[in-house]
Amino acid sequence: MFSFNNQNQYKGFTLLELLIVIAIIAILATMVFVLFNTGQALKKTRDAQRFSELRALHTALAFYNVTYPGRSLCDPSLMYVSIPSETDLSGCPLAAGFTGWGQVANSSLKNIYGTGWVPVNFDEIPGKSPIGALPVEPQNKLTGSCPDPAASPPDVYYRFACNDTEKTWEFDSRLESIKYKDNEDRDGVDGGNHPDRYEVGRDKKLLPADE
Ligand SMILES: [Ca+2]
Ligand SMILES: [Ca+2]
Repeated sequence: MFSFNNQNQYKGFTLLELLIVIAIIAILATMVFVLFNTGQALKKTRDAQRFSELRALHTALAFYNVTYPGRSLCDPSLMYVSIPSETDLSGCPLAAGFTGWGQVANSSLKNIYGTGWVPVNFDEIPGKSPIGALPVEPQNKLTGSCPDPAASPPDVYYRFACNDTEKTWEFDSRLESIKYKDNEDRDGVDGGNHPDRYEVGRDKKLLPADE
């Protein structure tokens, strides 16, 4: 009798344990699902911001170039980045064709008067500058002390380069969301030379494809 009761108690307890474990797994799975979807929703929002901001920069620069066809757009030997000069990249390796980094202080990054991270005075455009402030990458950060294409998490910042003779330019950015980066492959089908950066501009091969 004693052993029968014990056996029943043991079985009941095992069933209860099983139910609790199933309930805990269900709760954890729900939490992981919710967190994952929230994370992806944020990444999608930031990617949408990147599309919109890079297109706005491209349009503003095209407007400037139409208004002042002969004016310089940038120093073509520099790779301009939205990483502020407080993170000094001067010792970091540069892609072939570039001799320096274009960086400005954090306080000037968004400046549209030629002293922001894109060195064009959009305020000179008669009437009103097409952009009120230079957009800066929504996260704008490096994982290490130098840009590294293998960084984890990935380095996220905007880049800009121009060919001042041809009056062509390029802006690019990394994407984050599964929807845009993987499912729609927006960074792979943009007509540029970099499979993992979203590229916008008149010459999408100006910025190096290996960084
Ligand atoms: Ca691309
Ligand atoms: Ca490119």
